[in-house]
Amino acid sequence: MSRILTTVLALAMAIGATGQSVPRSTVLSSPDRCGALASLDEQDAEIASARMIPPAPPGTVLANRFTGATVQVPLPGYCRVQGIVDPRKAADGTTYGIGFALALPDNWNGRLLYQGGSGFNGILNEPLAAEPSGQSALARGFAVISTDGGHQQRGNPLAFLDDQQAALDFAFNAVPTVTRLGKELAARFYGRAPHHTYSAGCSTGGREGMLAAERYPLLFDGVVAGSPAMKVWHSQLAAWNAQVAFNRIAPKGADGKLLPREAFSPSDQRLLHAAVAAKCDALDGLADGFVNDLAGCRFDPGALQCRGGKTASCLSEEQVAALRTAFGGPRDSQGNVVASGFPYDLGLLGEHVGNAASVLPSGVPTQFGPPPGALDLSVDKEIERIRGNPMAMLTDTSRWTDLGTFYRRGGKILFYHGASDPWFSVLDTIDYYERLTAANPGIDASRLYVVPGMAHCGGGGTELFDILTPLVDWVERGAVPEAIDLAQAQTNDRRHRLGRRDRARGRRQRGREHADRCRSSSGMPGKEGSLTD
Ligand SMILES: [Ca+2]
Repeated sequence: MSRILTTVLALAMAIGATGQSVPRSTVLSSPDRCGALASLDEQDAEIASARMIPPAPPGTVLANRFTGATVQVPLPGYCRVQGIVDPRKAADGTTYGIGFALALPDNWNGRLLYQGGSGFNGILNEPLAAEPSGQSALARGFAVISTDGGHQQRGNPLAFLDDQQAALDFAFNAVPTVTRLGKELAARFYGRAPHHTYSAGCSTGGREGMLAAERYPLLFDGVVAGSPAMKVWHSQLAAWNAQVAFNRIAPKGADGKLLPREAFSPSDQRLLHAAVAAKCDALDGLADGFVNDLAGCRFDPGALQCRGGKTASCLSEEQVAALRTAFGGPRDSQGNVVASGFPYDLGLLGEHVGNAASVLPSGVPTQFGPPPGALDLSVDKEIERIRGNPMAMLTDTSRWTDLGTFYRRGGKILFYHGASDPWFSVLDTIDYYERLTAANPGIDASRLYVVPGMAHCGGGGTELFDILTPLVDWVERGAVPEAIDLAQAQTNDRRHRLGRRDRARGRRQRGREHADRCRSSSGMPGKEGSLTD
């Protein structure tokens, strides 16, 4: 692990030396100027505290909320402002309002970053912006603002949806509200407004970046949208579909309860993993443990089906059928796939971290999964319910593809998504990216980086990479992003890279990289990569 962290920090230092296109502010904050922010009356915001936090030597910082991964990061001194916008009491006495925390660093680089949330929000995360690189945007001089999304979790994480304004704040309103406030407060503190504003986040944070680019095209100059929760209810249906398929073939314990994890024995899982590797790893030109050509990976578990009785070297007919159902995506009674399934990627065994680590059953109940032991799923009924769900419509960011205003202002948006994400399928992001590209012809302002092996916003050993620096360089210097190095443990002197989603270019790049035999690129799957039909 220390080797990984060393790589990350070395990378951070290299980037810091070359990636800074704008002179750093020489303005130094003072405790008085920070404290003075507490008395401001801004946008109906009540500022509860504004105080200087002294510089800190390298300390443990949560680098990934989804996996709990930490890094050692030195932090600058900063003015930390916390407050709430539009506080009010609901009919049931619950206090609502859009909570925010803002960090204004001494070494300000002139930029503001909105730090995306996660899940259904409800938690005010420290504004360090350490995802996904583990480098902390605050440490790099960004002013950073975070929000709880308009409510504070109290037991039931979905209770806030019963409150109209809290639901609207979560769906979209919190993002522009706190971002505009952050710009105002930064201008007051530093004496000048941020020259560029960014959004970075994963899952719900990725969705928030997308919704800003789609609905508030004047708000950000650049967006990092990781594993975006762009159609949550559809994704949830796909996850249920997989779990029910596996429940149906799971054995029962002595207490009569289903044991989903035992639907595939450890040797069955290794067999499946080896078969996917044999079929698909080398398609990208390098047998390196990563499937970088998802589109070319035409794996069918039927190849493993026993010809006779079940043995350790084959899968039963029922196991094969369950895999086809789970990875193929939920089908309605007419046989139509109504939500994306999942590609076969070598992260499919997952590191069982977080609440959604693998498409294969982990035995760990998922936060939003079906009731334990569920054996039935009416896809017709569920999809009908989703299509009529106003909250699903309001939070859906998968449909709007016109980013004309955002792009014409010079806006750029970088997506990343784990190929082994068992919750929000990478196939949805590939599909959106293709529609986005088609809907904005002639504009080169977006990239999608598919992360091999990575689960939902982390895991797989491929979760640490710096995507913020290439975004800033593209927005501010016009430097078109290319492949991104993964800051991970290196094997056989090869360093893995995340390539751009362009097959022809991927092939050319693979050719070059074969030549130097030092790096492997990540060819991105094309539309034919959809395995859901
Ligand atoms: Ca490979």
